[in-house]
Amino acid sequence: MPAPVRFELQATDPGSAARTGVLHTPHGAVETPAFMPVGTQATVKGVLPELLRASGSRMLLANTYHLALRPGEGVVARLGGLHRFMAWDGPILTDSGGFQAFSMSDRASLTERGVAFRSHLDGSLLDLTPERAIAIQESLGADVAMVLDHCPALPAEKSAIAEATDRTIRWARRCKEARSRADQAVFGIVQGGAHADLRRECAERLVELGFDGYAIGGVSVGESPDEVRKAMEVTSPHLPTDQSRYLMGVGRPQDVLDAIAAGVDLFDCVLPTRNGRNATCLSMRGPVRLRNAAHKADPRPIEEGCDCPACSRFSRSYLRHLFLAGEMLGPILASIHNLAFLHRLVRTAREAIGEGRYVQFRAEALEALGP
Ligand code: PRF
Ligand code: ZN
Repeated sequence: MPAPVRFELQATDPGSAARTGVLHTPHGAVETPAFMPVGTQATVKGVLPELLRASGSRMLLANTYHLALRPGEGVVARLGGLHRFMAWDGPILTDSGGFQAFSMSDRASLTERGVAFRSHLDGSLLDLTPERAIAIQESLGADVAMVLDHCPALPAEKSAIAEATDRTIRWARRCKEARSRADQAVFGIVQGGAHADLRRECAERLVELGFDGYAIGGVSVGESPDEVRKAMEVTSPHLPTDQSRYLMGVGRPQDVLDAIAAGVDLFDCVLPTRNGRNATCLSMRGPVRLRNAAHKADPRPIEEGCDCPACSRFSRSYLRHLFLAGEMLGPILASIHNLAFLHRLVRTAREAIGEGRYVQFRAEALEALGP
C-alpha cells in the first residue's frame, strides 16, 4: 500500500535546523516550508480558489467541527468530497476539532471518551470521539487528517498539562486504529505545553505509534513568544527528519521565521485573512493599518514591490476608502495581500535555506519586521 503522503527532504541549513522539502499528496506536491491559509467553512473567507492559487497558496486547511455541524460531512461526501465541494483541486488538511474544545470551551465538555460539543449554531450535540473525528475527516476526504488531541489552556499546572498530554497519546492510538482510508494521511499532534520532558515523551510515543507526519500543537494559546519558541525547539529534535512537521495555528511572521529555524515545514493561521478583514496589512516594515488617517491620500501600495492584485493596482488611499465605506472589496483585497505576503516570506525563506544562508536571512527579516 503506497503511503498517502510522502515527505521528501531537500536541503538543510548549516546554521540552524531549517530545511526545505516537498510534501507529496494525492492532490499534488507542496514545496516546504509552506503556509496553509485557513478555510474553516470550506472557504478561505472572501478569496476565490484561483486567487488563492495566484497569491501562492498550495495547500489549505479546513475544520472538522464546523463542517460536521454545517453542512454535515454526509452532504460534502455526496457532493464528491471537500475538494470538489469547494472547488479547490490542491491538497487540503482538516483539523480534528480538538482545538475547538479549547477555543470554544464554554460549549465543550471533555472526558476520556472524547469531546461533547453543544453546537454554536442550534445547540444540538456533536459527540466528537477520536473514532468519530477520523470518520468525519474520512467523509470530508482531505489529503491529511489530524488526530483528536487535548490542547490544554495555558497557564496550567504541570500535572494538568501532563494529563492532557497522556490523553492526547491515548486518543492518537484510537485514531490510528479507527482509520480506514489508504488515500488519506493522518498526522499525530504533540502536546506538552512548555515542558521539555512532556513534549519529548509525547513526541516519542506518537512516533512509536507511527503517523504520516507530526504536528506541534498547544502553542500560541496565551504564552509569550519566548515560550512558543521553546515549545518548538524542544519538540522538533524528537520528530523524524524524514517526515513533515506542522506547527498548528502560528502565522505571525516573526514566529514563522523562528519555527522555520527550528525545523518546521508547515503552518496555518487565520492571521492573514482575519487581520485583512480588520484592515491590518502585513509588510516587511511592520503592519500597515489602512484605517489610519495617515493613509487618507497616500498614493503608495500596501507594500512596494508586492505583485499581488491589491498592490499592483490600488493605492492605500483607495483601500482605506473601501474600508471606511464598508465596501466588501476592502477586506477581500487586504486578505489577498496578506496571503501573498506570507507566501512570499516562506518562499524567500526556502530560497535562503537552499543557499545555506537562513540565519542571516532571518536576522535581517526580523530586524525589518520589528518586534
Ligand atoms: N490542536 C489542534 N489544532 C490546533 C492547535 C492544537 O493544539 C492549535 C494550537 N496552536 C491550533 N490549532 N488540533
Ligand atoms: Zn500586496
